[in-house]
Amino acid sequence: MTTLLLSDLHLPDQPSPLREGFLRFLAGPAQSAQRIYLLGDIFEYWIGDDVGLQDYAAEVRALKTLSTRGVALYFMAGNRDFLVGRRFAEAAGVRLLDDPSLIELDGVPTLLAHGDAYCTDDKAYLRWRRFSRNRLAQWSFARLPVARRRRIAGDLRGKSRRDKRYKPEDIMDVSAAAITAALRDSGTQRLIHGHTHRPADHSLSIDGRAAERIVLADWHPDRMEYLQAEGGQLRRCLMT
Ligand code: LP5
Ligand code: MN
Repeated sequence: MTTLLLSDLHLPDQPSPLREGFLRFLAGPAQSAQRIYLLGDIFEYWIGDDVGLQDYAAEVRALKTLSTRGVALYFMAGNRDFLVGRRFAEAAGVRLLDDPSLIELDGVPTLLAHGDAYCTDDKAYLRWRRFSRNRLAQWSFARLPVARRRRIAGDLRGKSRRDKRYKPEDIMDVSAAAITAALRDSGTQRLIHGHTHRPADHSLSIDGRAAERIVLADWHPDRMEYLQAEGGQLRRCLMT
């Protein structure tokens, strides 16, 4: 069984080498996998299925083709595309996954997450996260005209970029306490997540037992990486 995992592609709504890279991925390596996990921030932002399905029609079509051919596709929302909904899931042939979710990778229980929820020292972000995941806030946002939603999303991206310049680097990483709690609660020894843009394989010790935290890489036009799980091995692969 081959499983591929990827996150943080941040595909823009305009033509881009990243979008071409993702379409090459779906037409290439993805075809010989049995399962694919998309672990958040696949899209630069998602302001509703009504708009996203049009902006990303090519990607949605390619995902659907893949799922029709029998590849199981799973989609976990990130902090940019948490407004992905059932219409997207249906059109793209993906199953929506809760964050976090426990799966088995070649028999090894593995916890999957986007990763933002573990950045518990970033209080301003956590406040925004709570607000933006509120059902009433989302319901009100969905009722705004498309141009207004695009403007708000653009403003939020601008604010996020500005705020990050003044935040100490370490508060934008996961906190050790949050990781320990997540692994303990799930009873697993392995966590795979993205979000932080700090790809690395971390060895940990939780309650005296060895554990690992695998951080997925974010995509750049000159470096598009995904993780392959096959035959009990995890391997980072690059798109050409
Ligand atoms: O995304 P990235 O990598 O830049 O930074 C993240 C955190 N930022 C975010 C914000 C997103 O980038 C914006 C996504 C837009 C989504 C579409 C619109 C949906 C609107 C739905 C409304 C219900 O996630 C950043 C973290 C960083 O990761 C590292 O972990 O630090 O956190 C922030 O920048 C948050 C700011 O510090 C606080 C933002 C407060 C904004 C308050 C505005 C309220 C107006 C509401 C209008 C709807
Ligand atoms: Mn993210």
